[in-house]
Amino acid sequence: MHVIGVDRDIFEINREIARKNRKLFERHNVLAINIMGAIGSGKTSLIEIMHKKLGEFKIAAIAGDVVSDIDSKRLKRLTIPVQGVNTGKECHLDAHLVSHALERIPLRETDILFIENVGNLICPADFDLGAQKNITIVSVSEGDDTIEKHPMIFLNSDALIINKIDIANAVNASVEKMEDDAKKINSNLRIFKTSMKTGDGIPELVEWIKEIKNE
Ligand SMILES: Nc1nc2c(ncn2[C@@H]2O[C@H](COP(=O)(O)OP(=O)(O)OP(=O)(O)O)[C@@H](O)[C@H]2O)c(=O)[nH]1
Ligand SMILES: [Mg+2]
Repeated sequence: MHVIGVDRDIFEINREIARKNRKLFERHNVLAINIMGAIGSGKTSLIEIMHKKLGEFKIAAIAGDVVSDIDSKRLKRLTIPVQGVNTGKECHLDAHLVSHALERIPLRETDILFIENVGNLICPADFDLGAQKNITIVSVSEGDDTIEKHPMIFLNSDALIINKIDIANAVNASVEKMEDDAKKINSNLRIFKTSMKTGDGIPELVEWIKEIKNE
């Protein structure tokens, strides 16, 4: 069937461009982190906090969104290099879009590049961007069954952040259940339980990012 052929081509082309992006990151000694996650789970907040906590590193960001520039404007307030990318109708970034965004990021003056993907737990999983690490964020407010409902993205992730633990009781969510579900899907996942409001779990996350930067 033609449809299958076209799909395969799209993924193959994406993988090829992702390989080029990865080589570019390696050549400039940039650690690129693809941040995937549900809508409103805390992706932009994560970049804001990491910028504050990783002061010894030069940070840059790519902010992916369907149509708006709200997140890129928010991140520009950090006075770091930021490139917004609108995907139009697409629900994910792809390697080609990222490669164009990279033309506007000063990689020579960047240590860590955060790439905020479009908010959802489905489409971003299929598109390698060339980033060395993939992080997925969910928050307790999506419901504590959100991980078992969307298993695929966790197979393609190096780390999981379970965020907004400060409101877990208020939304009747079990953080332990979410952690157990994730471990069943991918036993290699690094799991961080955080609150970007109170700062819980943030030091562990900062340490992990420093470790992977030095790998
Ligand atoms: N209570 C609480 N609120 C949080 C936490 N982290 C983020 N928020 C709030 O949740 C809302 C969404 O956070 P963002 O960082 O914009 O989430 P996002 O994933 O970037 O959202 P989209 O880009 O729209 O998908 C904001 O109002 C944040 O202040 C947290 O740990 N606890
Ligand atoms: Mg955002």
